[in-house]
Amino acid sequence: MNEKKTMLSGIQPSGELHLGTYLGPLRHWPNMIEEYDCYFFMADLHTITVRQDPAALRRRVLTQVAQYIACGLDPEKCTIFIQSHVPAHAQLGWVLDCYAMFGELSRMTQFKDKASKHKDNINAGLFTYPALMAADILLYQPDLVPVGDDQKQHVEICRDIAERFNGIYGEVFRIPEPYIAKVGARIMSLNDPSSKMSKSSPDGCLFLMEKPEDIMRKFKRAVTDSDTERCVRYAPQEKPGVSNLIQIYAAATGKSYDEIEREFDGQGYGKFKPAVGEAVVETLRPIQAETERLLADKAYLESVYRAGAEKASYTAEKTLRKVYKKLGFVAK
Ligand code: ATP
Ligand code: LTN
Repeated sequence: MNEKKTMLSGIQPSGELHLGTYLGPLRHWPNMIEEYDCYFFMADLHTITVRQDPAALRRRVLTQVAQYIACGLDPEKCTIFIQSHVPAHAQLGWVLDCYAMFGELSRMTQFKDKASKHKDNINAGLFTYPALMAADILLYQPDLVPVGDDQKQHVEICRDIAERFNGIYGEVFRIPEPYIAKVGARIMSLNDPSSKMSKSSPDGCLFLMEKPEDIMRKFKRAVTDSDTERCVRYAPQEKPGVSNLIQIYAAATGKSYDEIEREFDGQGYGKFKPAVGEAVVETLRPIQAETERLLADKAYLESVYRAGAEKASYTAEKTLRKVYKKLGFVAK
């Protein structure tokens, strides 16, 4: 019998992966594969709530598969798959649409945010997205879902939907916990530390595949604070710009905030900003090289995501069959 706990997470290939996605959830994933039975997927079904260019989407999904592996996910030790390859996601997604309430979906911050940004395309999928995300999670009965801070609300609604369903039909779904790491949970934009680093605002965003010289330039230009103190001190309220850079440096080097403050004591921002840039360049260098190498080997990538889909389907279909049975659908 499998005694390991289960863990699952995914990222939408709706843009290039960036430092926020890496330092937030992704860098923690490889540490979990020994302890947990892990599923990691490309959430491609989710991307079409916003219009996508088909060729770009296809390229980004493959790049993301390569990046997952390059970041340290060993396909022999965890299940890496593409969401649209496992039909059970869309199937359970529909079922859970019928157990997610209009009121609770209306309260989702991400829906309100995206609806205000894409006024010409406020489609039903954008609204019901959390029900599909709940299906992604519940199909695998995970104990833990590691995400960035902004996805916490979606994991919470997933728990609510699961509890509602279990309340009617008995213990069908395991209730998952979100896992949000402390350092790196919310990396802020490099040119506007009041908003999170996000691919939708590319200027303050640092993409994983950027060249070292571009990374250095972005860090040298990073917005720091207009306080007179000009010292490297972690104080997110008073000094959001510098605190964001400290957080990035801490996540990239493993140093504590105290150590960093001591390291740059009395040195102002002039030395600190390039040091953060260097640390990020060094963190990303092996990931970039490995991603390029893997992207040149399409046959290998295909073998990974095919095997992953097969393993994922096995688990997912087991849960789906159980759900269908509980609902009263006639077995095939
Ligand atoms: P969008 O621009 O569409 O909002 P995004 O750039 O915020 O996208 P997502 O694809 O929504 O990125 O997020 C992927 C994962 O990375 C999620 O778990 C999310 O919580 C996490 N994440 C995204 N941005 C950050 C960030 N700035 N800091 C920490 N974690 C982040
Ligand atoms: N909403 C997430 C991606 C996502 C996800 C999931 C994360 C879709 N389904 C299930 C964890 C578990 C995002 O990155 N925006």
